[in-house]
Amino acid sequence: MAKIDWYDKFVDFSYKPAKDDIIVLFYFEPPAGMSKKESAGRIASESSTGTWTTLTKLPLRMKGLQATAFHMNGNYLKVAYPKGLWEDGNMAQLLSGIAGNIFGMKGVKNLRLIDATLPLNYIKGFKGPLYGMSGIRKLMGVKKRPLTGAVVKPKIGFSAKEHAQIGYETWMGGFDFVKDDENLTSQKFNRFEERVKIMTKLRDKAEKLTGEKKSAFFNITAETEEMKRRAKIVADAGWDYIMIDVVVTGTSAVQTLRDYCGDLGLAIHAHRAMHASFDRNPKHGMTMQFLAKIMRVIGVNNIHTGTAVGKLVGTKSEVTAIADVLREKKTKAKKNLLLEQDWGNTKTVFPASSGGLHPGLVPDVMKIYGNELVLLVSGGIHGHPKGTRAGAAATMQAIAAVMEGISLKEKAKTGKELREALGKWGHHRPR
Ligand code: CAP
Ligand code: MG
Repeated sequence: MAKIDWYDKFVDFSYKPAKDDIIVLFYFEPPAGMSKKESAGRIASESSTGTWTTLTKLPLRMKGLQATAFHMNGNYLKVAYPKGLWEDGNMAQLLSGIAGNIFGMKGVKNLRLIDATLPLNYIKGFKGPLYGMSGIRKLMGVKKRPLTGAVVKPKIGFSAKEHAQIGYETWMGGFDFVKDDENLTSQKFNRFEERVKIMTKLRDKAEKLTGEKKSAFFNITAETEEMKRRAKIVADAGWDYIMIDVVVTGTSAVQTLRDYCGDLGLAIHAHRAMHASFDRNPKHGMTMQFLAKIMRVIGVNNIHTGTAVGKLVGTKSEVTAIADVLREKKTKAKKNLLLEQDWGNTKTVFPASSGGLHPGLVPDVMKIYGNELVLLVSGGIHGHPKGTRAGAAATMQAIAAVMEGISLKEKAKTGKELREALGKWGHHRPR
């Protein structure tokens, strides 16, 4: 009988990857009755040039575009993809290969894309961030401490005026940013234009009274042309940031907006709503560190990365791995978590830690991240017994305590707002 399939042609444990190969690290489990090697061949094949059966005609040069499963350690597999497979500057195309059909193959029981090393000559097809962390610090006039922000809470329902008033209180309590929530865009009760208009007035007032720079993450998430229109409104009103829900809008929309916002001088805050649909199951899907990587390559300026201690899932080692991807010039390999990545001239990105935080958890978060982060405390300021402004002040006191190297308890002796916050929440870890 003729040979039906050719998956074995995609496995070669003696293969030495070329310098400009894209290397992908997968966790995989073969289905019952299939060897790991056969399953590995299917992963490399389906994500590059292969199909389920042998073909009658196959030009020889195709060999140069084949992926090769070249390293296997237990259930961890490395696959090398030749540079020629990929279109320059097209992130969606990369994902359609290395994160495409393979997740649904019967030839794997579970499959997880952990990380990929992207060669510099691939990365250079993208713009990368407009500003690095130091550029954002300069923009905001904040030297050492974490940048601070709060989402107006509850998530949605406020009118533009009510929203802006809470934003004003947030700024007056000492915070740098006021953030829209991921599902607030331009609903009937709070139109985008109106929100920007009233926020602009109150920002000017807050800046005048505090002498500090104040900014906001306006959520422009919508159809791509509409996002561009909204970004322009924000820039015309003299702001320097917009926010996009980057998973739901998709890589191509984010790339378009990175170009457009770059011309307007706008930085991008990336919210990751929906990421947990593919990164939560540790055996299947794609990791957050890889999402963070592609977003740095495309060029956002902040992206949500988790807290490890707040209300949402994510362990300390995951959180630090994601931060390494965003903040390092050369990301070092971490066993089964990260591959080495040289970032060349690509600028850095701020991790944004968010979800169930309050002043009592600030030391824990800063222990994990250090000072280089955007700290988002939302319910944890608006729920302060004395209100939003006091909540923001309490958080700033908690940050100051960590930077002075004293305990929150010590700081609370003079920091009334912090004392009140600790009285309500202590060091509670929400779920
Ligand atoms: C946080 C938040 C953020 C999540 C996103 C929320 O509010 O606004 O969207 O933190 O998760 O809607 O839950 P709180 P992540 O500060 O009041 O909890 O950062 O993990 O992507
Ligand atoms: Mg939110």
